[in-house]
Amino acid sequence: MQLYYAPRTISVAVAIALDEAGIEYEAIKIDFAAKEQTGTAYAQINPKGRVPALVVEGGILTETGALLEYIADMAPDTGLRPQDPVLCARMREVMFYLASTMHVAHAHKLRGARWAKERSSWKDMQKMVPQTMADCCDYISRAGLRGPFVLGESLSLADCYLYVICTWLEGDGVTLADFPKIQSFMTAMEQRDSVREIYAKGML
Ligand SMILES: N[C@@H](CCC(=O)N[C@@H](CS)C(=O)NCC(=O)O)C(=O)O
Repeated sequence: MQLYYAPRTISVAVAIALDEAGIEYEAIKIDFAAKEQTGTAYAQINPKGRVPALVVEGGILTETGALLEYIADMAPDTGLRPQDPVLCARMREVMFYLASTMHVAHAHKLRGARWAKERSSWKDMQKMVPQTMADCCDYISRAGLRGPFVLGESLSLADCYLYVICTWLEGDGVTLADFPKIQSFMTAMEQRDSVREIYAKGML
């Protein structure tokens, strides 16, 4: 497998899950500073111009949530996706929230041009980011984290996803000390070999 990623982006959630699943992969770095993600070469990999993209035997897969589910299918014994339908839906509830709400709220800081033409509109969007991200943290603290991890005591796909988004919080103007459950979650993740490995590789 080949994972197209950029450091400190959501693509690193896939790297964490691959590591947790014990799946070997080649990491291919996309240089955002050089705008490689929107260049013609990368358009052959992901015409959406985003990371992650995962090259597998059957083709090229995109969308973080889809890649995480694929990894769980490839490593069914790791328990990254629970068997119980309700627990599985709870995990996906958090993952869909991260994809559709929290990641999008974060993107308002640097990617305002996706939604508005005027610089003043981008500035206005940026001003909202500390508040919208704190609101997301409030939800995650109250309903997303059922224990040290999203589903309680055991790690699931959603934790790989959530962890990377949590690494953005301080940069987004959120005071982490206001969210002790999130701080504990981050500490628990940082004790895992997968996350240590990702830092050692300079991906986070
Ligand atoms: N819905 C996609 C979003 C991926 C995405 O937006 N990735 C960002 C990095 S966090 C990206 O590639 N941005 C490049 C750009 O906006 O030019 C997913 O969840 O995989």
